[in-house]
Amino acid sequence: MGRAFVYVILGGGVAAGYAAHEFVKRGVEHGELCIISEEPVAPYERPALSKGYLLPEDPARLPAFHCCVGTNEERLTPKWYKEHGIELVLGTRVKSADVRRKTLLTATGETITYKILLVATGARALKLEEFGVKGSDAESVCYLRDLADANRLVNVMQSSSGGNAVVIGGGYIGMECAASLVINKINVTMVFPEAHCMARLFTPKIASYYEEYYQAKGVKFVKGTVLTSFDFDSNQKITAVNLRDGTRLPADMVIVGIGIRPNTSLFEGQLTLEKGGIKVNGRMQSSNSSVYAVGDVATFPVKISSETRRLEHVDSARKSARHAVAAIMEPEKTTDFDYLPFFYSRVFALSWQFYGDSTGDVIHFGDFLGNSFGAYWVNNGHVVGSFLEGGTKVEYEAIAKITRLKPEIEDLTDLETQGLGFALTL
Ligand code: FAD
Ligand code: NAD
Ligand code: ISD
Repeated sequence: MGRAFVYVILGGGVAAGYAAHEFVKRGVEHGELCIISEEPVAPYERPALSKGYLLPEDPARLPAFHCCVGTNEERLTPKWYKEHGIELVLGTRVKSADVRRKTLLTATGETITYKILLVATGARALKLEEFGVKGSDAESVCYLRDLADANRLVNVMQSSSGGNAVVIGGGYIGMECAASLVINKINVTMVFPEAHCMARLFTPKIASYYEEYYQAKGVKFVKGTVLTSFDFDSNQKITAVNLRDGTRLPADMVIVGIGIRPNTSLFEGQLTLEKGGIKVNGRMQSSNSSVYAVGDVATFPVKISSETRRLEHVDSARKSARHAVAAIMEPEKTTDFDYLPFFYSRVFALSWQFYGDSTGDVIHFGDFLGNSFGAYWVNNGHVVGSFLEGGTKVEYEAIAKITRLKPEIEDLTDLETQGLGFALTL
């Protein structure tokens, strides 16, 4: 059995939702587009899962955060897809792909053919087992990638109220989940191998601000070490985690956020891969001209970095998806994707934004004892990256603009003195 479509989006996450919206804006015909997703629900704003979804009071729940509410656009409910003649094949995993024959085989045994394929398979959370630690399947060990994980996490949090949680990993998931745990009145210890949190982006000075803020909320940090094993009671319930440095931390629950791997396996040996993702050009087109890739799974040329990069953030997923659809539907009018990397987070009363590339010399500015400060990254004499905590809309727009303009910097001390004023007056 089988079905045929002009366009197929493989994956039903953020990029899929924004791509579908763009297909409709550009006049896709009824019956031409299909989305196949392993998840049982229509595309939604994944960032909500580590923020609003985990709140103890009035938590965010679907259908409130289907795409594209994250950019204040219309909310694409299952009804919207139906009204626009888009086939949603949900709860269905694609188990193999043949890009030469332009076919996908689903786990339910259906063959779906396409003229153009948009790969939006995102990524999977890395498991502790991949670092030689057993016990990921224990009842109170939580990962966070999809809605099923989030529901499980909510249940485990509710049964651990007043107890102890150990958060493994000091990246985005670790920081955002630790804040949610505190709000849920659970005692938190964070464990990670680096010298400070958010080591992929934060400087030691920026990290120490957030760590002190978290400590004031009761969070404990154990740095420079990793988890080696769990202790279990006679009911196979976790009682503690053991660390390489010999520390034993009592634990009622554990959240693991130790990074991701892009879901590329269907295309290994068929498409060119680079930096862990599917290599695409400025039109998001892979080494096979009928296959495009977007979101977490795509490695694309980033002008400000003068290299190809794979970004794991929602703004990139949304914009790369829209760009690919523009390139597919109106190729002659579409130029190369010119994307300025944008990352952000919101925890407690804090909120930061980062634009560009975090390479070169770092110039910090602002009040690190107060609630608004930032940094510029200057590489080869030009501003290439900007970070701001506690900014206003106008201030965030200013640092985005300055990073895109890449102004020349003659005197780093002068830049430090001007601080945020440099971006605001340029
Ligand atoms: P995804 O949204 O992961 O979607 C991939 C989809 O493909 C899923 O539906 C998956 O089930 C499906 N799929 C995969 N393989 C198959 C297959 N073989 N068959 C069928 N379906 C398949 N970024 C930010 O910038 N800010 C944030 O605040 C933020 N918060 C986040 C919070 C959480 C909890 C998580 C997990 C991520 C967060 N991110 C955030 C990152 C952001 O959500 C991702 O970058 C974004 O979701 C990537 O979109 P995507 O469509 O490429 O992948
Ligand atoms: P991450 O890459 O942000 O952080 C991974 C962390 O794992 C590292 O900081 C490190 O501390 C830790 N680590 C690595 N190896 C370890 C080991 N052996 N033992 C213990 N810790 C180890 O990844 P994440 O936090 O898992 O986030 C997953 C994905 O979700 C990422 O793509 C991220 O961008 C995305 N996300 C983004 C946001 C946001 O942008 N605001 C929020 C949540 C999730
Ligand atoms: O970008 C985002 C974000 O941080 C969220 O929480 O999109 C979601 C939605 O705003 C949730 O409704």
